[in-house]
Amino acid sequence: MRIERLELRLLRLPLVHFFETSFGRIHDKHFIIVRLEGEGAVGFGECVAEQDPYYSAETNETAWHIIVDFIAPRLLGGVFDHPRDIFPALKAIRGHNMAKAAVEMAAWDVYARQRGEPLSRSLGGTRDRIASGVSIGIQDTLADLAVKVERERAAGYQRIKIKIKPGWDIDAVSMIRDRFGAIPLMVDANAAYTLADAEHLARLDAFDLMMIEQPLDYDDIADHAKLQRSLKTPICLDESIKTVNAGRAAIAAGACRIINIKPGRVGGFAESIRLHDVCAAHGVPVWHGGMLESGIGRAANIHLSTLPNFSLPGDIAASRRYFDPDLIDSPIEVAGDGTIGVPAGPGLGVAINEERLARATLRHAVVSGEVRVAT
Ligand code: OSB
Ligand code: MG
Repeated sequence: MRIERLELRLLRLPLVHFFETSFGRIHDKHFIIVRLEGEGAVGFGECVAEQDPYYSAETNETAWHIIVDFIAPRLLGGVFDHPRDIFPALKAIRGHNMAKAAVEMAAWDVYARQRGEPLSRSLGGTRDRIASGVSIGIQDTLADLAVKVERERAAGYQRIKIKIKPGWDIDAVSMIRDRFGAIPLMVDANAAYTLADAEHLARLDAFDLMMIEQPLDYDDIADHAKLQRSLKTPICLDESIKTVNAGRAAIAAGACRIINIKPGRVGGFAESIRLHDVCAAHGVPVWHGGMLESGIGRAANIHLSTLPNFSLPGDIAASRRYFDPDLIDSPIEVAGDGTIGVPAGPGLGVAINEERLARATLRHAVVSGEVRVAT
């Protein structure tokens, strides 16, 4: 595959409902869409960086800068046998995994479309439906939370995750157990606690949660290992696993029993597959995280979730929970049994609505030509 042209768009799409985590509330999503062209084929990638450096150090502005000034010059005019060769070609650039992943995703889409096969097949996936879970943000009141849980249960989702933070944790979980019984339930703290909260967090053990996601600092492994030894509830790491090496270190240290995989966090699909395989070799189940993606990134997440060790429901829900309308026609929907069908067409297998894409665009840039830099 020869990469000839790269196009970037910074978009703004209003969220159907605000989303609140331990680092704040957002009402709309700002994100970058990458369009790659080569040998007559086109591919799309969605960047999961956000406006603020709160979930991760990357933002839309850093991703834009790194893609235009460092990634594009290393790829344009280049010929790649396989999209797995993209991440190694960017080795000189340290970090900036979300920027790398967005471009790599577009290259996988080009590759799968050229072969006329769904992306899931190119990635080595083995199923045609995936298990879907939802992530419910922090609400103003427990009554509001109850309404949300009720709605998502009725929609069929296979597990509910709620965001927690100090002051919105035990009571929220306790309310859900009282009202909804033994439903599959987990919590995500987005690094809102410290080891000093270990006894407080151990109170969650009484509620038989599937897991507690990222309770401690965003780059910590050592304290999570200590905490896991004092908790019955399995720890799942998200923010702390920014590389495959970090995943290996966390497993070796006993810092978690489950890992959340987001391609943007680890540098793309090829790195996600490596992490998936390392986890499988150690008996650590994984699930696919979400970053409030539009239908483009959401479709990509669905394709990756078809790999065998994605054995727990992911944060991949229906489009209409996030954007209405979405950037794609038709939107991604969840069936009554809480599963989502894997798009069967070539590549991502979703139809992008160009008019809606154009209307949501705040900034646009094209990088093309034979510009290459020494690595
Ligand atoms: O920690 O998993 C997270 C959204 C933005 C940033 C971080 C996270 C999330 C979610 C939402 O939990 C998952 C989704 O529904 O896309
Ligand atoms: Mg998380």
